[in-house]
Amino acid sequence: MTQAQAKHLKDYQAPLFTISHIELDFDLKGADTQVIAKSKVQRIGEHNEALILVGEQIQLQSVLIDGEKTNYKQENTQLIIETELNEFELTVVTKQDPEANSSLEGLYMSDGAYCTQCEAEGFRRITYFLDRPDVLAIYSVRVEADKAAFPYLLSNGNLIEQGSCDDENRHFVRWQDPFPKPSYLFALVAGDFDLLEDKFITKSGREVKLQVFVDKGNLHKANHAIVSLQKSMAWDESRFDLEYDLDIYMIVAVDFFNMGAMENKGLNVFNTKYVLADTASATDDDYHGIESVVGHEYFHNWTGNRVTCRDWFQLSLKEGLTVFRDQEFSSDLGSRAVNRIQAIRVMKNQQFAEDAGPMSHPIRPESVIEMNNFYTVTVYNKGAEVIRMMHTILGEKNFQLGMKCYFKRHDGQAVTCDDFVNAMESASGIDLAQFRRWYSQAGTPTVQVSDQYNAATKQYQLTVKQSVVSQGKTGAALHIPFSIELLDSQGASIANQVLDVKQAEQTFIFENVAALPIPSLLQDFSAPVRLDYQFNVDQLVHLTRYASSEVARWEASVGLFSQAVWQNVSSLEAKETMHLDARVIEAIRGIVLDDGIDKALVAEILAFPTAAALIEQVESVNLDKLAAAREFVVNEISEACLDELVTRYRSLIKEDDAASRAFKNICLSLISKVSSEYEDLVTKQYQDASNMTDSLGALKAAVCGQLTCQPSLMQDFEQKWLTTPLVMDKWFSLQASQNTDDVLEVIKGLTEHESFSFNNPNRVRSLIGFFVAANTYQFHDASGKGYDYLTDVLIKLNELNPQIAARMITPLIQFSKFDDKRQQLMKASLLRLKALPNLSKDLFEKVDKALEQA
Ligand code: B3K
Ligand code: ZN
Repeated sequence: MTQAQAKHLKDYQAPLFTISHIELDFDLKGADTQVIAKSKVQRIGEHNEALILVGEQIQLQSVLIDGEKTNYKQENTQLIIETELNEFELTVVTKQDPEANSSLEGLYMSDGAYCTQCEAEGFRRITYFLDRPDVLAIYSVRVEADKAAFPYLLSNGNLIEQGSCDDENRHFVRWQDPFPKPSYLFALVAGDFDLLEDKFITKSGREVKLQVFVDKGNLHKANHAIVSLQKSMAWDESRFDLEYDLDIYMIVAVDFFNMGAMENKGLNVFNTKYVLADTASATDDDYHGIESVVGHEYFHNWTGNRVTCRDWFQLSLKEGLTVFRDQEFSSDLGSRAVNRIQAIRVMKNQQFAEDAGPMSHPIRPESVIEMNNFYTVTVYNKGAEVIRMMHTILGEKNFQLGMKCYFKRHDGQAVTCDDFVNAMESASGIDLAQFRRWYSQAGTPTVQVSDQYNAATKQYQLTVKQSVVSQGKTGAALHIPFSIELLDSQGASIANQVLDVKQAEQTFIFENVAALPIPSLLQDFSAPVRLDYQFNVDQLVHLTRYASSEVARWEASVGLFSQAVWQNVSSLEAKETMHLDARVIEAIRGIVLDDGIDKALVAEILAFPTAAALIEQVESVNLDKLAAAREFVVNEISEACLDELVTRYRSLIKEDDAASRAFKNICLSLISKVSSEYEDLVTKQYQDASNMTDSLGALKAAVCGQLTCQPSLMQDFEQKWLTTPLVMDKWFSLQASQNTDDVLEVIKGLTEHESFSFNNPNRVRSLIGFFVAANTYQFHDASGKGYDYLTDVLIKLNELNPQIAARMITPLIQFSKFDDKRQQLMKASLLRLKALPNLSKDLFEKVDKALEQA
């Protein structure tokens, strides 16, 4: 039954009881698994209220207070205990069957290993508890299991005891975590693994043992993860002056996992996708992803674990800040520009779409039905942009002082986003009162810019107007750090600064400007807003060449490409022939030939905006015309630059670095798209490839150009990697990416493939998730068959794994930009879901909101 009760931030109340210590005893025995939880409970303040614990999907066996049987009531998920005691020991015994838990929340089995996932509210599937982040307890955990099947028994903190049980086939361990923590950070893993060990010496000279546990046979793929961990630890010391606090740090890689990874104290659980890598099976992007996720989870140790969230509405307190920290980590270690471009893409393509759809919410949401639905690009990525803006306004030095103040005030506490901003404000002396609105206002603000040049006074002026509609209402003016550069006609920089935009309309005057300059606006995406300024082609070409910021050069190239597409959409609407301005071609040719630009940046530029990215730029779209226009522009550019692309490709083959590979592979895709003459380049690259980036690059080119070699290469790849699930995921995604009318039939057939399983989120995401999120034309086929199929899949996942279902529904609820016919079809699908008798809270919340908007 659906329990669609929304919770509201405004209703937050401090807990009536707290639990300072908990002893957990796990008897892991398959369907007969038992958990004994002994908690030290204290009443907070003077009141006579009952103690109310929550538990879900577990069978209550007994409840004792100070060792004596006690009366209790059970109402829905609540365990209600009336007592007059102010302090007591509560013992709760429960049973459960982890093997039957396909939701992958709470205690479940992943490929023969027990593991847990408790964030956000999964601990209540382990025992009845005060499962809220503002109850911090010291955990002591005993785990008992079969010796042979589960040689490793892991939990948070330090191992303090281990031994054999009376039954000689079983053994036990005892772990103690000295740091009080909320229940969402609890973890347990029991299984048989290969173990890679190393160490890290902290700057104060303490030795920390590092352990990475992987499935048997994968030891050789754990090295990059452990090196990434060492780099993360060193970076957090040098940039943030933060040192690790336990003597051991464990990472366990599991196959069945709902998201990327989880920062449980001292015992991170990771999706194998973000641990396992060797050059044969992982791409350069995979390597980068591992480094960044390992960093992210490690950085949570301070921003999330030592200082945690008071309530789940404050999720961005830890996630926005930790994403900002992991982005800085990647940028300090690699290319700042490329990392920034990737972050901007997530914002513009996904977050803007979320904010324009029914799930729009502020980075600090005010109302939530299912918390798992709020691990969003808004809370995470826009949250990180909000932290980044504070960093821009304060500067690195003040920002670091703010961090110091934050930890000094709140170490060991569960706090709010306001507490964080207060710390930044106190340490820097900068008023952030208006800035705080970013936390409460949803929606993407538009910043409209107009400019004027006065040759007589040599003044150039920029007028900046901001507006935002947030959930139907006009929002208040925000504090926007608006970064600009002015270039002269020779490309020299004549101004480069951050404007403090605070009013609805503001004019900035630049003196002594010799001639009309070319402005680079919202440089490096200095605020999460839509920029509205009518650039002409010459200005954009100028910016692609001369902007000081590499990110601005990329932005200008996106602008050139996008304008060309939309102009051709208009031509099609007017029944005119399509045309591409020669200046656009020349700008791209110039970039392809320019030896001086970072190759990774060129690769980003040549990865022209996807259909989904283009749709985000407009209010409504004729998808069929967009498809034709985009195809036309890509083909015109590729044909015109074919010789240059081939020449660059041939020279890049000799290089052996990630940036060259990225550039080379995008060249190969563009070449293959417009000419079958170079098919031998594709087959040769595939055959000669010494790493996954190149194999996959060749395969992608074959698929993208629908080359005759495609079926045989795809088959070869499948045979080669049949027993390597993470590589099969790449193959599934490639299959799902095909822009062919029968792709849906192909996908349906592949759900029967021996490597596919609806129980494994990675498989589901790589095949079906990829199709619905990235194969825009086919998913949105005018017949509605894509919608019908997704709906069928969601009905299945609704029972199997509601979290994954709710994640995959996204393209179905973001319907507002499509034509009436498609919108009607999408709504019919939503109504079909709404009518399900057992609709999960996860899906209910999204379906209901979407239909409200319909
Ligand atoms: N904190 C976890 C995400 C938990 C998601 C719960 N549905 C991973 C992370 O952000 O680091
Ligand atoms: Zn996180």
